Amino acid sequence: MEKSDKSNKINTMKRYFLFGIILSASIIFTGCKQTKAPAPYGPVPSENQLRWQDMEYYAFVHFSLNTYTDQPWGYGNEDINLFNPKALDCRQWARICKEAGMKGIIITAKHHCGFCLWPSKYTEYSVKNAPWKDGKGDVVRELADACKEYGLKLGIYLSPWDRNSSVYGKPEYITYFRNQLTELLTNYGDIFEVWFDGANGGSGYYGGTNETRKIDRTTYYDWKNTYKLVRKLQPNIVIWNDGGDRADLRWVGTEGGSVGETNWSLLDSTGDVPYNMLHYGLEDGNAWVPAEVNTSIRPGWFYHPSEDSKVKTLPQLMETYYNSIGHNATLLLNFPIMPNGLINEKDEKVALEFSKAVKEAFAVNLVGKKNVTATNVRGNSNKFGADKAVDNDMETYWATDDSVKTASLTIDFGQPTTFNRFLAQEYIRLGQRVKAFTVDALVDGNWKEVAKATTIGYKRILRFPNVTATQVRFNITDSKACPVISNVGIFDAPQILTAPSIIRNQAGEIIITPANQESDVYYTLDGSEPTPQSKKYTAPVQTEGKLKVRAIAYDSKTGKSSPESEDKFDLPRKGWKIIGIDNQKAYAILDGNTATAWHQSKDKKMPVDLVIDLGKEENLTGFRYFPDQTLWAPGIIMNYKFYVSKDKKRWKLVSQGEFSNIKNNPLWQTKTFATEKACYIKLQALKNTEENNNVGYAEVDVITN
Ligand code: FUL
Repeated sequence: MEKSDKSNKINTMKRYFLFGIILSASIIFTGCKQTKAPAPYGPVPSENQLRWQDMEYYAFVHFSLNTYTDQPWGYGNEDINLFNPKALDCRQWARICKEAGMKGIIITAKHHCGFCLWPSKYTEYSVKNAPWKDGKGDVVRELADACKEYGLKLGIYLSPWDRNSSVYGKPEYITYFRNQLTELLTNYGDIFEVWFDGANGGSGYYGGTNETRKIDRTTYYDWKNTYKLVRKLQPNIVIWNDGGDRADLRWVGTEGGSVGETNWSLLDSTGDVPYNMLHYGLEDGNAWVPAEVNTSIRPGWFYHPSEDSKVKTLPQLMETYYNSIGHNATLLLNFPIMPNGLINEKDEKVALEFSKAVKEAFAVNLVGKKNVTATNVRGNSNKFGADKAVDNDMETYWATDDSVKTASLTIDFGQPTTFNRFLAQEYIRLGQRVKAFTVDALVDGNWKEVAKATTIGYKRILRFPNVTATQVRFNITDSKACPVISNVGIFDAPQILTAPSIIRNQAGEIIITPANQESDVYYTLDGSEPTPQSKKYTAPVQTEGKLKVRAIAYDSKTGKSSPESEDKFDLPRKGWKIIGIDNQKAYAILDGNTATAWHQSKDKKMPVDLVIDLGKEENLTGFRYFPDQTLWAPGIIMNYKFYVSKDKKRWKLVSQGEFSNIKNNPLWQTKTFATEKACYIKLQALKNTEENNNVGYAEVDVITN
């Protein structure tokens, strides 16, 4: 008995054991079947693009002979002896970029003027013939070393357009260009990105010929073979190009610091790329070409002393952050280097404030370890559960079944929680999928939509006014394929007040508008610093003569102030008349409001004149032109002549030339000349950026002494 009892026991154990093996095998088997990851959908990023996207934020530095001539574009004949930065310190650039949270620096090794910041073997127009370090210097080398020391990546901007080269426009130039590229991609270690600027052809010095050379930008550079060379020399690089053959990264159609609210990381691999396609990407594009937002910390790309008071403010940079990194793009922020070879301290200060503010805004993800549930989980598998979107691991994700393209993820805070930002990230290795989503908050027991948007991509951040809720619901309302979400975040970003805007209308009234409803505006007209003790703005203020207005926004509830707005106004324009144009709408040119524009009649052919009667004789020393600010506005004047007259009969030409880079960066254009007494001015448009007859203006003004 004892023996058979024992053997029975052994048999039963064996049976359990066998049963266990079969059970676990079947669990593993069915589990495997259910946990199959979604297949990639559409184009997907390369490893190089993924590494680049992860960098998120990096710097541009613009430095060349333009730095010494106060120009946005050089003509190619600028004196090489001007290049002598007395305090050049690339370690200062690298330190600032590092402290500002940037991951790399792209340098203008050669801008359109053709001057090379490295001692290229292939031209005399380089640092090797400049007085700086007796011609022994190499800015690219110094930056490469500084980047290494500070753990930053190095990128190269090499302008395809070269206004100095005698062979530009001829086939030999392509060999010259590739030789220079080879030097830069061979001698300075790893290069993470190469930047081929789109400005191409036009007038230039060209070895002394001083002519206009046109090229066909789609064929001239033979990009296919240039790209092959780049990839051979730097296998881990990403290529930026806004024209020609499709590169790895795309421009966003503006230098203003934003990409579309809808932003697909897709384009077609061939064909034309109009500005709007660059701005929004192409939903059904057949190639992965993600967006990089490039913008400058000042209005211009190169250093201009007059822009020392125009450095972007913290709220402006935050706006750029949300419209770039928060819109599924990276941010390439430019520092114009000063003639002494350093970054200006104002630029440094605001760049550091900016990184601090971003850190503060996203310091605490309120989702934490909260209870997260989803309406659908792929195969009901833990591997793809809702919690995978909040586990801080970018390699895990919440995914739904293949058939499910709309789904919700709900976060239960368990108690009323206040927030104003929502962040979502797709697992882009499997493609960009989400087409639309909304965010709801459970406020006092009722669901309320607080934000909605279209695409997500690598990272999407939504802003909305503070809301206090116990639960949040993230609803994917449209998707190309089952959603695959690697990260979700909810944040309570501190309030940052935006500086108010100031205009002086034609009647001479100062109008100050706050950007935040919760704030009041305080201002001064005597040049003193505005504080909450200054005059409170309540209605337009009538003014006369030249004037400096300074203003702040202030929220008495939080005690926070905005950065200051400052604007200088020259002559009041009360008595000014636009001559020969019988249309009151033309007075948008003089209304002080930079958001309103007027365009000349379509029948006019270049040259097109704008004549203004100043009402009385004035001492003029310059004029200013501000183009239509609508995105991709037509009618932007590029080449001009400016005349003055005392009697409207005899005109004197006092200024002529180009408004460089005005198409991509449509800023105030200021031109000065020796003092002239005049009652009338004439701005003559000779050519616009599209080479047609459209001529538009947001504002025209004069400078007097
Ligand atoms: C533009 C250029 O023409 C500007 O000068 C600047 O370099 C900017 C980054 O790209 O297209």
